[in-house]
Amino acid sequence: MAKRPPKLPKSLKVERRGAIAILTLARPEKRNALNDTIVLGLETFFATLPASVKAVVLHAEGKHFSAGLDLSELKILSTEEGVAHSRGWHRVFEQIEFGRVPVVTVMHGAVVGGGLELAAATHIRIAERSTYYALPEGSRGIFVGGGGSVRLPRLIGVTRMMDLMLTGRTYGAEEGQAVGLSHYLVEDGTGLAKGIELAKRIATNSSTTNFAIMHALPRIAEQDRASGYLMESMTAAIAQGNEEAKNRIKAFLEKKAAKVERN
Ligand code: 1HE
Repeated sequence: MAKRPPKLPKSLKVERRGAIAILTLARPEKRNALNDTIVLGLETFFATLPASVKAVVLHAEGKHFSAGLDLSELKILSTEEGVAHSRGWHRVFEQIEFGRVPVVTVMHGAVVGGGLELAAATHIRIAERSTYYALPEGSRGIFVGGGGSVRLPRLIGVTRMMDLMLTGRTYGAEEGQAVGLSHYLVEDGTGLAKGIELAKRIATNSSTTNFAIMHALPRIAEQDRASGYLMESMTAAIAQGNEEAKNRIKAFLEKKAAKVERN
């Protein structure tokens, strides 16, 4: 029996296009500020992705990708609740980063605080030229809580993150591209098309290889060399041992598969 699609909040929209799903933050009136409803909705979405979805594109409605944490929810939290709140974000963002399918994020306008933490938990980031990044937690008297202090230093280094947080400076799209916040820099209005193109391409890879890229690669990168080499060998052997790899390599040798061309 076909599973009923999960119930998502109005602030999240989903569209299917073949093997990819497009997930839209749809709370533009609050600049896609991330409240509990959206964060839990993200959890539901990623936990219930149909097996036929091989990649996801995440983007946002309105002038800005996301204004970060919904600050109107913060004022009612005790210390204990604050810890639980942050741990909840960790749970959901971990599920995205170490989930089943790669996620391509298309950013524009403000990518701020928790919005940047969300984007950092995804696998490929595209920035439209209007994108700017900030971590204004210092000026709000709070701290990153969505895994930003774990993920962002790995992307841009501790000292850049310190600068963003201490001085309240912003990075524009070009600076973000130069320091590694985005993988692709595109003109305004073209990000979604680029995201769909990339997600469709990702969806054609072997699921086993995509899984290894998402789950083994970042863990190997954090291991000592000897453990890394061992895990790489094991992962390579598992990937190449499966029927799909054999068929794909056979197709290439029989000149039935695409060559690697410059794009
Ligand atoms: C919000 C939020 C929000 C907007 N929480 N309601 N994030 C920040 O410190 C960023 C705060 N937001 C801004 O600096 C600006 O809103 C923007 C630069 C993103 C956009 O400016 P603008 O002129 O387009 O919109 P606006 O008029 O400021 O906001 C429109 C509405 O959204 C307004 O509500 P309204 O009822 O008066 O119409 C704003 O109050 C509301 N709004 N941003 C709640 N963030 C897990 S820890 C993560 C820690 C963080 O993320 S800290 C960063 C918090």
